[in-house]
Amino acid sequence: MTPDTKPHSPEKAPVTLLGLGAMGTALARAWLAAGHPTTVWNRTPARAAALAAEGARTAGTAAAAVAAGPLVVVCLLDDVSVGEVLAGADLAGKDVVNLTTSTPDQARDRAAWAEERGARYLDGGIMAIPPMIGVPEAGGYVLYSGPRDLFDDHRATLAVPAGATYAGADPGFAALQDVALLSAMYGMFAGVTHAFALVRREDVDPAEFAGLLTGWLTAMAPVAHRIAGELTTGADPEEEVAGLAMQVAGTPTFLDTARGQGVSPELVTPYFELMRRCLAEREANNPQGMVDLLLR
Ligand code: FVH
Repeated sequence: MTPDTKPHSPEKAPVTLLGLGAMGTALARAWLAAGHPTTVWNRTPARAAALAAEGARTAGTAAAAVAAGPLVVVCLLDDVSVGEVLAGADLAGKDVVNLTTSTPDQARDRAAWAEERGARYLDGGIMAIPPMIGVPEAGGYVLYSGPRDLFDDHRATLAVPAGATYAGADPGFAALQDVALLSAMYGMFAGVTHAFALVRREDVDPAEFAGLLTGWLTAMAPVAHRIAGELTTGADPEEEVAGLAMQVAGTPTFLDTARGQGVSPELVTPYFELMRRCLAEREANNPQGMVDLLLR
């Protein structure tokens, strides 16, 4: 293992980080900058060189990195790579925080797997991209789920790269909410892509249109609270039917405009179809919300 060349504050907890991709590197840099003794390991060792120059200790094997300290943070490509990398390490007595994107079931299985090996386990979902790491004003955060006391024990260290938000004792909850939030993001990306396609062939300045888009999407974002209210307290069926009927009646305008602009409607038709189905159910006296209609 390379020596630690950077002075660290004695009160800063040591961190071991496995995985130095774009995100792992950003995480390591944030802990180093905050004065945490940081041990890193990556399958491709060259990716550790820049961090070593910044004061990180580099370990020759994942097992050696795990042995270096009590807190082991994992940020690898997927759950399969997590299993491969941790397979040869002694996890007894370690606190493992896995920030690799996983399914909820993978997170639950990985928690049980780690606990069988004597570790405490937190799963995490990173709601940030690498440039947001270590930049508090960027608004990034990480969702954590697993034992509350484990989260509290490491909260100060975990809050260094991005805000630390506890999502519940079920180890699958961080992954579930991570995937839910990212799914909403992809819905937004789909809408933005369709919107740009509609104006693409016209004399519309993309930068100016981007300003219109961000303003509009920001203004509409509170719809999430309205839907939450409906899911919690139930909606006013009369009002909802009127609103939905108006929107369904308007869909030909959207589809005709797409056709006129030579744009495939493939990104918007699934949502229009769900609205149509929801209205049909309500008119058949079987009222269900759009969210519940998606549940099989
Ligand atoms: N980057 C982002 O914007 C997103 C933000 C939200 C959270 N994700 C998740 O973070 C995990 C890591 O993402 P990343 O951006 O660091 O990913 P890469 O740059 O592709 O680095 C992948 C690292 O995983 C190592 N690796 C892959 N397979 C194996 C394996 N079989 N054994 C050991 N290591 C493996 C890879 O090593 P190498 O290719 O350099 O040798 C990198 O260290 C991810 O779950 C995102 O969903 C990031």
